[in-house]
Amino acid sequence: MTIVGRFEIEARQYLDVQGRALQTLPESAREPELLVSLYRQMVLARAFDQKMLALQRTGQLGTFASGLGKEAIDIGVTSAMRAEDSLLITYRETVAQLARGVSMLEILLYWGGDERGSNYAVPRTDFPVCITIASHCCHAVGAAYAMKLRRQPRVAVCMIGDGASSKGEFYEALNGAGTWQLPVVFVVTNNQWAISVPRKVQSAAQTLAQKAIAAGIPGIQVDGNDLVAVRQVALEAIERARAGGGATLIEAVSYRLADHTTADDASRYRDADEVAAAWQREPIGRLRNYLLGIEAWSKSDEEALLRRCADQVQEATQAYLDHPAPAPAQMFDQLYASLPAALAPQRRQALAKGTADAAGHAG
Ligand SMILES: Cc1ncc(C[n+]2csc(CCOP(=O)(O)OP(=O)(O)O)c2C)c(N)n1
Repeated sequence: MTIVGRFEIEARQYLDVQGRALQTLPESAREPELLVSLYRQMVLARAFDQKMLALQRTGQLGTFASGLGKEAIDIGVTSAMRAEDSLLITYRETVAQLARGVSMLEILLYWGGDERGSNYAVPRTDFPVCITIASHCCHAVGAAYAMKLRRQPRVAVCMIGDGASSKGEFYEALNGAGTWQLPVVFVVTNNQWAISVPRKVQSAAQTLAQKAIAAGIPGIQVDGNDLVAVRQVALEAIERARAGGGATLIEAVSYRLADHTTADDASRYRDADEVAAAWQREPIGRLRNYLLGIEAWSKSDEEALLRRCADQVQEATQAYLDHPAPAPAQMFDQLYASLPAALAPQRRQALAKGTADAAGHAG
């Protein structure tokens, strides 16, 4: 028998569930000030996430997909990117958006049904939220192809869920990225659930990272609740892509602590013990314990941070509630540079029927 190939998948972790270092931390995590600033971002994002849920529950926001539990993935990945790179995301990456510079007001507008929220002032090179599962994997490959053709030292970073890694577009994108050696990094958040479908019935593969092998690109698994590990793995992949080394697939293993969206009730299909166990591994407490352990953080720092986060979130919420509602024509004008002829009558009808509601989003 001739063996024509052998493969291994590395799993990376630096902090254990109690926040203790399992091995020497990488260079990228040696500066306590940097870790503290990333920790602050994670806490702020969680406060914002909670407010979004509260606004939805009180009828002041549309459906919302919480990012509770994946803060280390979003912050770890975006902290490894440069401003000129492009981020392509799914609906679950609000934390990543915030970290890239999208404002809370823009995010609130988007989830309030106002497309002006997708026209980010910063970052101009990032793509709007993709709701269609996995289709933006192909957009990421297209963007990365353009970056390569233009000889720009830029990278496209595409974030998806474990369920999306079952879709055809995902495999097509991986195949293209490998074949054309493109500067693109795919980050699969394995949060164990695709709405009510568990990871184990989503794929027979032992890891999702190994899906990279068939595409001829490196695949690596990382503890998605370990900020240090996610950041280091993302840095390696992004810098390799920037240097012309091609694409990578990262599987970040985590757990979706919230319902799928505000339209879901996960208690109908998910075991309470499983959720309780996942809370023991969650990313924010883990990093806080590490920072407390090296005396880079204190209880009073924590209290002050929570107060500041609450104020900042409240200020953004008020700006959102006070924001004038969009004119009816906006839903047409936002989407098309030039309106398809078939939609022109609909636009006229909408204009004739509706008048701009000056009462704002709360009304
Ligand atoms: C092409 C397409 N098919 C179906 C859906 C409906 N849908 C919305 S979310 C979802 C599950 C996605 O799970 P996963 O990729 O694991 O991401 P998660 O929501 O867990 O972050 C599905 C099937 C969709 N949005 N797009």
